Amino acid sequence: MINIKDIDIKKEEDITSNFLIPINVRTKEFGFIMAVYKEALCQVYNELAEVKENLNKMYGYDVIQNITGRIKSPSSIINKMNQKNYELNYKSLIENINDIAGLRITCPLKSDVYMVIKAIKKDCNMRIIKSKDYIKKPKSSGYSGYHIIVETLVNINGNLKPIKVEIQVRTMAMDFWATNEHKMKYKTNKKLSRLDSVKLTIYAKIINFIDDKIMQINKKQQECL
Ligand code: 0O2
Repeated sequence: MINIKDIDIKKEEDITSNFLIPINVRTKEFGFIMAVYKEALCQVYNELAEVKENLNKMYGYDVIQNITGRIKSPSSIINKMNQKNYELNYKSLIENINDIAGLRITCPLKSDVYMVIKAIKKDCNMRIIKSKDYIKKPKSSGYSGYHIIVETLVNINGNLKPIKVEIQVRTMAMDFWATNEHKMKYKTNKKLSRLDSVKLTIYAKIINFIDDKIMQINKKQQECL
């Protein structure tokens, strides 16, 4: 249970809906909010670890290759809020920023991604509040992946509060592209030439093609068994 006692938040204030003071990342309040999200991250991680185990038992291989998680850095939170013109208070942070706590799942095949999404929707103790399929419809950059925002109940001072966590599910090939593109283009101030930027988008399409081809070979082999 997360304890609010030593934090300067009035008792009657509701952390998930009525917390209008300006964000200051050096304060106890910010630290408290991050602790709540860290707890939410751990809870969802445990749920996903169970999904991984169940899928392995069911299909006899690692449908989920890897699960990683992170809490968004304070500077990244503030940048995102500024970019999207959100008010810089805690209410706005909690309402608008869905990926303060984020988990990433990588899978060998595209079909595995959809098996994982189905298992999360069916078996987990979490409410799904949003899904975005950037595999069926990649972003203009070439970015592919399936995103879901879930809510998990965190015990804050004896009250269960719904806290949002983002889960990104990708193939290992998509992850290879996104990790490199994130470093070289998406999240850097260093300028990339127009040509290199176009090349990255083309390479995303090639990776998508290879993902499909590997999946087809795998499917053919399974059908022969
Ligand atoms: P970071 O540093 O990865 O955390 P929402 O408000 O939830 O509806 P949101 O978060 O604005 O929507 O947008 P979206 O597009 O659903 O998801 C954004 C996240 O997807 C990004 O988080 C990235 O992790 C990833 N992403 C989206 N587009 C790209 C892209 O072109 N390249 C790469 N490499 N990743 C991408 P953040 O917070 O922007 O960044």
